[in-house]
Amino acid sequence: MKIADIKVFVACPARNFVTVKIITEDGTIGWGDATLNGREMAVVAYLKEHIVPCLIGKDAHQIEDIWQYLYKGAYWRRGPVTMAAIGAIDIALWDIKGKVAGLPVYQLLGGKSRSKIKVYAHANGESIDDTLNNLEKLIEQGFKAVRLQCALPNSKGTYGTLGKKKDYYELQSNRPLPPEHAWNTTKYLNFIPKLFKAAREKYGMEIELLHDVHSRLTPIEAARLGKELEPYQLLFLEDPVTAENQAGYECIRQHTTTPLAVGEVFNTIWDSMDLISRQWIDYIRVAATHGGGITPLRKLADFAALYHVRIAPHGAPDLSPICHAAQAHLNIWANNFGIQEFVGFGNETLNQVFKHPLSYKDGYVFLEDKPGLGVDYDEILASNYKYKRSYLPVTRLEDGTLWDW
Ligand code: KDG
Ligand code: MG
Repeated sequence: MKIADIKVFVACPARNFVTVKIITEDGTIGWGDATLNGREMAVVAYLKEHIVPCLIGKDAHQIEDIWQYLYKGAYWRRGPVTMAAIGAIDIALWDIKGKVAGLPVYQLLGGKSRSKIKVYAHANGESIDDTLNNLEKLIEQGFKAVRLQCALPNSKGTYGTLGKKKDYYELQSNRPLPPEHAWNTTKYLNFIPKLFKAAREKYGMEIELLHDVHSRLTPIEAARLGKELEPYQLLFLEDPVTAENQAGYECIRQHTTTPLAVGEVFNTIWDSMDLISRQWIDYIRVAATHGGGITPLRKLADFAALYHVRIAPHGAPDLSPICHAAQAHLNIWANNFGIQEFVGFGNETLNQVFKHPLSYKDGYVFLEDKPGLGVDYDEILASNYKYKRSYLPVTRLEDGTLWDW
């Protein structure tokens, strides 16, 4: 079944997304997500200039061979642009294979390990009270696990909020240049345990709580934070330090029993090889899009299972519903699934452009049984929402030093 055409769409229904459509000779369509937040057009160019011409006429069923051809065959391996492009192609090919087989993708992976997907939501706030009010609303919606992020007192625009506008930084597509945020590690380390203490005092120990450090600490600082958070029993502490130097996690691990999660910026299994095989982490968060698709994520899940590491795929709103659907199939299948980050598909425009098989109820996401991924993309409607260049914020210390995101 030959690939007849591949189209690449970039549109901004609520925020920027890059979407790939593969069409086979018999008219079967597969959809893939190639969105790389803040660097979208680099992936578009990589796909159009360097991938699409090589795939026309290839057999769409040869998913493994096509993946190896794009990964090994390029000579230049890894990297977020390359892997998001390969990821979109791979996701779309699994969609096609499922449609041809008349089966949901999770059936092709090995069938269901569970009937529903446990998710965590985000409670972001300007202050502890504000964050806890948002936590309460999520508990009322049935969430069993919530990530708490709170702006530091007297420090503008850190952690999930953009000051008084209550603008949620992970959702926006209207920052034509990167805004700059201030960071102060001392204030942060003194403040975050107070947030979790207040949450536990008010809501008890049953609700699972999480926190994302966004890699802003050194290993020994993260070790201290992990220790101080132990009484509040987090489900996991995410990205305590950057992971280029994986041994940073060994240092944290030696000091704390707070579970650790990492991986949303990883692109290959190699990025987490030491972290997993040395059991320095508990959850691996690689996304289907950024990790090169369903093919490598299946291998990563099996590798992680050998070391008691569970998958908890990245689920920020800058991954499209196509990536979320691909991850739902992996999550339903993998025995070592942990939890899925989920901030909803509340935006009406987004839901009109992307039809998806996911629904939320009482702390879980449900995946409708449909052949392939179960997604559809309205390319005509999407063409009304033009791409807008937009960046994530950058972070600087109060003296101006550029800091980790
Ligand atoms: O594009 C960057 C976002 O995806 C990131 O800020 C989200 O850290 C994130 C998370 O855990 O969802
Ligand atoms: Mg994160």
